[in-house]
Amino acid sequence: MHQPNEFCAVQHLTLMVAFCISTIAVDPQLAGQTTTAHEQMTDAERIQWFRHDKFGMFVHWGPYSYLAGEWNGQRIPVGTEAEWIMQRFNIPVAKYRQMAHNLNPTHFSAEEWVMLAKSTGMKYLVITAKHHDGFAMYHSQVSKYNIVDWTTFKRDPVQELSEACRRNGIRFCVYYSHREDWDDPDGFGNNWDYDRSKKNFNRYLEEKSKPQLRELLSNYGPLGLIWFDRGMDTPEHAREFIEMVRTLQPRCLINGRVGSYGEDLMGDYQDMNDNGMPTGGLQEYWEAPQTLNTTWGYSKFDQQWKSPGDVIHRMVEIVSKGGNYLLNIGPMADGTIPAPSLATLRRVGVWMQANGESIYGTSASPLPEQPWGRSTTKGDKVYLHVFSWPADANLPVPGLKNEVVAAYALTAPSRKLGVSQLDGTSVIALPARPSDDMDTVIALQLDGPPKVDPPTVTQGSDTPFELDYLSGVTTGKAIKRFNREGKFHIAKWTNPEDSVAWHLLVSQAGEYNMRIRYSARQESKGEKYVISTGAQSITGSVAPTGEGYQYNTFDLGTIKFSRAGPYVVRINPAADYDHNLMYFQLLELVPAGPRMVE
Ligand code: FHN
Repeated sequence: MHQPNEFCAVQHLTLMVAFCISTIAVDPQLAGQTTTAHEQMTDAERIQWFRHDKFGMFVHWGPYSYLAGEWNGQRIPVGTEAEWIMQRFNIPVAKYRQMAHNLNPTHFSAEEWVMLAKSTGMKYLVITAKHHDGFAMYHSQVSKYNIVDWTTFKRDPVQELSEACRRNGIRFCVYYSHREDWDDPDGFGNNWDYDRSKKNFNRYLEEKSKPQLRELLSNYGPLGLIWFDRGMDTPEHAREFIEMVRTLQPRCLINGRVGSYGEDLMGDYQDMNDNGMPTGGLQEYWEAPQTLNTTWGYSKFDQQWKSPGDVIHRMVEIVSKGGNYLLNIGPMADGTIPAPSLATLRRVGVWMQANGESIYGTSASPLPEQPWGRSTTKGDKVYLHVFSWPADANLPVPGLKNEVVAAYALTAPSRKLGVSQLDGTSVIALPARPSDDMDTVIALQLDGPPKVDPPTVTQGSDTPFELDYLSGVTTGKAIKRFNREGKFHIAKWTNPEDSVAWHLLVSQAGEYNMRIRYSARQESKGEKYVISTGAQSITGSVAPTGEGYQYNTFDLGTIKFSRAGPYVVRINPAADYDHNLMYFQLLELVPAGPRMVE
């Protein structure tokens, strides 16, 4: 007969098991279930894990790691990418291939790499299955130029990593260079061994790139995402890659670099330019791929390591702006992870262990950057990331309209902090010293989701108003995004309900000349948009600026602010269009003529 407490224990265990099973059941990717072509999947469902997880490990590893930034006494300069060594020194394919035989990563342990990612707080891992040098770091049947058939190592690191990820609850993802291939005579990029004019790029796509992608999608279980790089030559080709991923693994995400440079962005989310950081305000899913030193692939010369504080501050900045942080490690050829990377990641992991709540599942904060740091938000909570502890231990939080129900340091939730109001600013009474000198997180429990005033654009004397994507408030489908060169604009507006508005505080009454800067395609030629403030409006006509993203500035006439004070200026399409009207960057209002005396 069971004793009551034994019964409880068994019941508890049963519940726990049931809980785990049901948790796994809702996440087939982590549970290792492969998907089928028939699975219906909305974009919102597919991106859900990515929105939550925020932090991933990028791994650049291949034959270039063996060269470690040096070829025949020539060095890759620190500050540039060591994995580009074949291209930088125009190493002949035959010689590079010969060198690749030497790859023998006897110190490689998939379990250790994955455990490092996990203990750092990273939730997904992206490994270079094939980089631009064309060498497959997995057992490919398409080409013998792969780590199993080409080296004495004879093991498949992609297989081992996929299994270690699944054992440890990390989402497994692969990088695949789909366009660039310096080994294949018809691939993109090698014009030192191969005559560009004789290339048959379609042959490369059909006989290497697509078959290898098919292998990766078929043989390594469910993939969290495929990380394509450097774009594709045409949108049609990019769509073929997207189609294959959607058919073979409908749950797998596709990054934006699958598509052509200079064209509309494709895929499920967008990648910032390498090591790029947006000024903020983006309204689509994005990720910032960044390095720990200045190269992606290992270089023995590059010792410009970011400190743990740099990494934490970058992560918080990215997450506070709504993005994901994909942080790269470049292991050595033998599989060892450089000691400075290990030390930094371990320290970041300690911080994440204590403060992960302020990162996972959070969204872009409506509060702007503060002199003391940044913030993230989730539900009715705001997390204040205090990078610089105020000398008087009073933390001002201007602009927040909510009542603060409770304030506490995330590492000491039971010790509530005092909150007072001063001229519309909430002031948190902090402990005398921070608990973490890099970032102490203060949680604010609010009376509802955070509310802040829209940003007000103010005016210096005689200076123009610069109304950009950052200070504008969008409605409808109009969204703030960036193009492949990291330039920001507002796009996707197709009808009058899609608008952007700015709140201005005019100090100088009078007439203003208006200038607008945008990029537009041929299809939008002559289409109309309206700029309005109060009862005044001006209708503009779109002039195409050429293919790709070329931003031009156009004069628009004048508007008048008859007295100083607050105004709202708005732009919207004048009618319904079946495509994006323009890629808007800036509206300038320049004082025209002498100051008006009221
Ligand atoms: O050329 C590559 C580079 O080697 C590296 O892989 C980075 C990572 O984002 N992507 C490309 C450049 O954008």
